[in-house]
Amino acid sequence: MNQTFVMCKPDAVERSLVGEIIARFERKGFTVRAAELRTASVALAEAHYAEHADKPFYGELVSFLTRSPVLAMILEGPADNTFSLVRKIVGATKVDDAEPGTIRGDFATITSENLVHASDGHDSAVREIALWFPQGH
Ligand code: 3AN
Repeated sequence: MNQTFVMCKPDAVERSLVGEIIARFERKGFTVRAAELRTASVALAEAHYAEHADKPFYGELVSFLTRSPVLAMILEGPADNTFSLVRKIVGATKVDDAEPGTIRGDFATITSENLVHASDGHDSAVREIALWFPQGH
């Protein structure tokens, strides 16, 4: 699939970094196919992060994601590698590992507030697009 799910998380919207973040994806060659600014419900945040339900930071993750609006997006590229190229632009999960030149490497200082979510594979892209855009796009 040549689409992936990307989200500017609450910290990105609060810090007015949404334009900067979208510009990086667009400059690379990806197109925004859908975008919605919304405050996630607890149920949606729990479903989104279901794979982390047993982690010690799960509660913090859900309250962080629901504290203010996020920008949920579908990005599209020319080939099946869209999700992996997008992940490279986003950078490593842990801020200590995120290289300069990536979004997290350039703008994030705390791992729990690392600005962007991006699907980590084909199956998660399909699942997350359906979860955040159930009405289609
Ligand atoms: P990614 O967002 O890079 O796919 P995941 O799915 O492993 O990373 O983690 C989801 C989110 O959980 C991360 N974006 C980050 O905000 C948070 N997170 C991951 N590991 C930790 C950690 N050790 N402590 C606090 N928050 C974490």
